Amino acid sequence: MASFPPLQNDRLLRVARGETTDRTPVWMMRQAGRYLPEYQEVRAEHDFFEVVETPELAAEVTLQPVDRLPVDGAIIFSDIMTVPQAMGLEVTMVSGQGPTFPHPLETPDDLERLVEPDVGDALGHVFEALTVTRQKLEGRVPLIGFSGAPWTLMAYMVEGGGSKSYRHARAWLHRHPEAAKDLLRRTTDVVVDYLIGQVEAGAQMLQVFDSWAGLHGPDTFRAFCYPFLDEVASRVKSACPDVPLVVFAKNAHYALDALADTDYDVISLDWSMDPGAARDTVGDRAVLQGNLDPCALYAPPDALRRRVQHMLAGFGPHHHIANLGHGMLPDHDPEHARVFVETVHEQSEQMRTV
Ligand code: 1CP
Repeated sequence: MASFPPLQNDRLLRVARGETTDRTPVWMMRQAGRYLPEYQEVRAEHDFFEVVETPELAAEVTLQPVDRLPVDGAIIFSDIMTVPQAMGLEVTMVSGQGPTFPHPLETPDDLERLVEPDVGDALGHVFEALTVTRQKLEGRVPLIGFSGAPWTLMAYMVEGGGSKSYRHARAWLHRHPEAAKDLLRRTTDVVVDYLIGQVEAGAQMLQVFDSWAGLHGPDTFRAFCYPFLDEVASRVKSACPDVPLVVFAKNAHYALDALADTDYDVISLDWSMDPGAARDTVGDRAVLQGNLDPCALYAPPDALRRRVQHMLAGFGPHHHIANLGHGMLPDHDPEHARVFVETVHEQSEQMRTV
């Protein structure tokens, strides 16, 4: 493994490992992205996947929010669609529409189109981007790697892009349950290798995004979502025992108790969940991350500060990583992101002194 500059601010990693710190660490999902004018400038010159696939550009965009805001972590600029691409599916980024698959998986026969990639070959550009970014961070904050979870990746591979109900993907679970499990198993193998490769390349914490976990009911969650999420954590943890693992299973309220029994160290909550109730369910089995409603960032600064204070009080001073309940939105004001981050720091320090 390459050698990297020593870490100066390790609060994020310490809290993720269950330690206590002088203040609550904070970062934002989608902190690198369209709400930043400096990101828009890069995108005016380069296609989305060109940025993802060019390590110097990916590093530049990853550092933009860290240069601008006092966040306690940097998340590598990439997308969850790198895994379906590595498995042989074409994905393009359509402006105003998001990721689009010209040839999604329509029937189980289409699984024959998938390849079993060597992640070092297929996703080496992401590993290189992590290594370059970790060097350029100069130890300011830890670098977070990520992957989509098997179910969320399957949802896109079958649906062909974003959708309100993901009815094609959900229909597969009922029409073709064995083929669905085959696809999920194959995706799990790639996700595991991908995450372990990210750690070898320089990632210091990993987040698994199951953004569409909430499309399930408890039964299909147990059969098609949870086992693969669980397996990703146990296999990655046994290969990289010191690297904190975070899971974000959006809207999967019924899953909280079960997720606390996996090898994920941190459970990221969306904004619909009550911090105190989540803490009661999870107890000391996991650290919690989240969960300010991204739309609270549209509030005037004073109202935003009150929302942040309320959120911090709900989680309490320890075993909490502050974040949004989902990603930054394209028309967010970067100065409101600053209010969010600075208020977390100020208020969480104060909470420890009273
Ligand atoms: O034109 C652009 O610039 C595209 C906007 C954009 C950006 C900035 C997309 C398209 N992806 C990204 C980057 C991205 N995606 C990051 C970067 C690091 C950071 O957080 O700063 C990350 C972590 C993701 C992860 C991702 N991509 C998820 C999981 C998190 C979530 O938001 O739920 C998902 C579901 C995607 C798919 C995706 N990529 C892009 C869009 C618009 C979408 C959502 C499509 C949809 O379902 O409607």
